[in-house]
Amino acid sequence: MCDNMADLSGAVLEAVNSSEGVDTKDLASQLSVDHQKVVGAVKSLQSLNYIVAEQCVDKCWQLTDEGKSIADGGSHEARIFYAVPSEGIAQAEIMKSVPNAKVGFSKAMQNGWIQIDKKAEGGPKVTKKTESITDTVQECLKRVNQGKDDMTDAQKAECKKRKLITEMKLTSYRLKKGENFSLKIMKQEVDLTPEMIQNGTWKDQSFKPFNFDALGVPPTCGHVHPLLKVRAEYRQIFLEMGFTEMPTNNFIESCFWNFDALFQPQQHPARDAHDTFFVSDPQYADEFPMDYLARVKKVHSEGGYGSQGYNCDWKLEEAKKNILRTHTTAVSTRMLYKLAQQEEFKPVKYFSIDRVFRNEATDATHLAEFHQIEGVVADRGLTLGDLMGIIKEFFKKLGIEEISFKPAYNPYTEPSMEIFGYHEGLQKLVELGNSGIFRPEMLLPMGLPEDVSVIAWGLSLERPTMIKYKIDDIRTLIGPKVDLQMVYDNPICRLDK
Ligand code: FB9
Repeated sequence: MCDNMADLSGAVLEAVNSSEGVDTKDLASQLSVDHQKVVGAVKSLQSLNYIVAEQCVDKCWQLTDEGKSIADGGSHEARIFYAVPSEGIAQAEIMKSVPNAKVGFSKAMQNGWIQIDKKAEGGPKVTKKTESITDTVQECLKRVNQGKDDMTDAQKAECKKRKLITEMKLTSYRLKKGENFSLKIMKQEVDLTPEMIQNGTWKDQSFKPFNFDALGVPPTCGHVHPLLKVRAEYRQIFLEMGFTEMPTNNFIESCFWNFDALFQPQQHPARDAHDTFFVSDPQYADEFPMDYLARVKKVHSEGGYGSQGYNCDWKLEEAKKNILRTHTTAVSTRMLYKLAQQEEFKPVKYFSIDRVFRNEATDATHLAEFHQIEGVVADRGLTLGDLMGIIKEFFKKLGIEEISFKPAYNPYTEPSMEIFGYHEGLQKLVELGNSGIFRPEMLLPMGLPEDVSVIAWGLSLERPTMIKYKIDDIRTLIGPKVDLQMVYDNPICRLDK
């Protein structure tokens, strides 16, 4: 008996020793062991060159489930024949009493085993046409089940047509002695120890060869979320274009920096609670550069710098309200104000990638927050052409070469443009983001020189991430329903491929 792999390996060696060329299929049936277990022992002995295994692929027939049922219980036609009593039986009766009666009845009629009297009183009546039958189908399937493939072509065709047998490929191995053949299996050491070296036993030891194809054990480590993989790619692109990252670690912002400083009117719908999250405590911010605030108030209420303003009753209380920032352009505004306080103006290129919050209904493509990506360039004499050029350069690094622009409106930029690009992966034109030149009513109250213009553009992080990782529902990317396995399984991110 072969109760374990060592016994089985010994039995294989014995078999090869007594008859070279033994086949594993025959050996498995001799040893009454599953063929796959014999193959396992063969692979192990082959790796030690104890034996040589030559692969043989045979085709063999196997019974389908229906074939097995017929081999056990007889063909459908035989069961119809045996169900007909000597006095005969109503056809309707036999059709509902025998399984697979439709096939069985038809075959039994074809074989001339039964006959039907359609004029019988009470309806069609079935009687036997012969005293006894030979169930050749059952006999044939029983032989197949015993591995005896001696069906005639006609029987094979019939069983295949009735889906009672199916053809299988059986891989087995013809075994011969290898260069290290021995009936005694030398235990293979896996480590060369100091003791072996000291006492010299290493000289008689057999060592398991290194398996350089073995995969390493996957390290149990952390996994970066797809959003953060994509963020790293965007950050790298900005850095290689010479941009400096802005400090965005303040989700709470005052309406002043989020809206008023951008010349966004206090009556603008975006400032309502249905679009913006207002903070209840602390409800108000209280530290502002008051001289700057005064200039912002003036440009809103009376105009100035060539603008007629909004002719509105601008309220400090409105500007002081605290909110969850609705865009990272609030950060850009703070940075531009800080730039304007310097003695001498120096051109800058800033970027940010961080969370912004909007009081929107959530659905498959929208959450109440998203990550905004924003690029800002401030220099003397910048034009719309510069804005178009830098946007094209930016998206070229993301693998999108065909860029187009469409006029748009933003309260704080004029002109403004929506950005579109042909996405090779999606094979279609995709809306990529928005852009514009900040208005003088935003820049001049800060104190920036009159010939300085600031161009900027923005997009989201979620949209490209969902495209990259083929995610249809944003709620499977971010939020409480995220399957952490998604984080583990997602490959590295390269946006230009
Ligand atoms: O991300 C967006 N689209 C996008 C981006 C990348 C991409 O694939 C990568 C190239 C490989 C595929 C698509 N959009 C902006 C466009 C749309 O998804 C849009 O329907 C949704 N937009 C968000 C706003 O929704 C409330 C995306 C988000 C957005 C829009 C505008 C800005 C920022 C984010 C802006 C701005 C701006 C304008 C002027 C000055 C400064 C900033």
